[in-house]
Amino acid sequence: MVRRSSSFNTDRIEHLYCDPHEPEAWLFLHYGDLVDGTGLREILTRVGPNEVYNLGAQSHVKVSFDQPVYTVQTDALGTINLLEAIRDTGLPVRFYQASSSEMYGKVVEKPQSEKTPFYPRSPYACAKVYSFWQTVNYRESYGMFACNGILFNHESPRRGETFVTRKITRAATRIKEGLQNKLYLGNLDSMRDWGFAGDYVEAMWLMLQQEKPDDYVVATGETHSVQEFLGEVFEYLDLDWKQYVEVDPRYFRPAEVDFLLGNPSKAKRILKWEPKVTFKALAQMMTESDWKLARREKILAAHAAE
Ligand code: F7E
Repeated sequence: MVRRSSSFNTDRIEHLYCDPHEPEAWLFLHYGDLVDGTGLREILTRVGPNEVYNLGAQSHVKVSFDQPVYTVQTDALGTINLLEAIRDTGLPVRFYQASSSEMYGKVVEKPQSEKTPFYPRSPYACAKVYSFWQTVNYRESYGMFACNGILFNHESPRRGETFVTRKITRAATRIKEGLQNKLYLGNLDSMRDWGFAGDYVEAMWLMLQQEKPDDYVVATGETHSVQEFLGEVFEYLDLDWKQYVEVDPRYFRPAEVDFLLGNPSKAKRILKWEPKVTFKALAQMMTESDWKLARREKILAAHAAE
């Protein structure tokens, strides 16, 4: 299901998509919106899915402070709309809820596991805590096969450009190619447990293949600062980040999540899941991909100037 927009917003799944008229087409998109419960019911009835992955959200933590009501409408009420639609249709659907390490917020324990109490620090995180408990509630009340994946930060070359990892790889490679001079960032000291999105999607799928529904932390078990990520990327490009990075308080959050470190032992034990991409390899993969983009941008700019 994709959100309707007057311009195309499917570029991140372009490699999977082909025209539905083609005989080899296997991926079919339907317009829908988490705030429209009637529409959700209609799609579920038409498609009759075996598995539903709720990855829809206003997912930017800083933006959730500027748009708290919209964030709650999609990230909290959207989830209950979807759970209710599944319950109403009576379909034997397996449901995955994208829960988030942001729910641990001002952490009360290090590392964070499935047993660590939540302390959300943003409208986004509060909405995710609501959806976490509704997922547990529908499992316990109605016997629904409903799972929470508590995913720590997961990145890839397809990450949105306003999240810190991609913002850094995009800017650093543009700086390398002479297309940009400065990179403005917020808090460089916050620590995150960053993993590769491709590895984490595998864990999501594994959750829905088990005999029993449950909740799992998905993380690498390593934490690094924003500054360390900067170091990896700029060093790979043979640059010194200190010459290009400036702190702009505009990117500070009213309340920050300073430290996240996940304990993925339950996922490792039960799902037999292992993250494969290291922090260094992730930084290099994203840098390489954005470096290609920057080089292409440079060639286009040179042609435009001719
Ligand atoms: O920030 C700091 C910022 O926006 C990471 C979402 O996918 O993961 C993500 O949430 C850290 C924060 O991710 C900038 O203050 C410094 O401490 O990349 P982020 P996030 O907030 O951790 C979780 C698991 C989710 O569920 C969310 O949906 O980096 N930081 N300077 C900055 N962050 C941004 N965005 N931009 C900066 O300039």
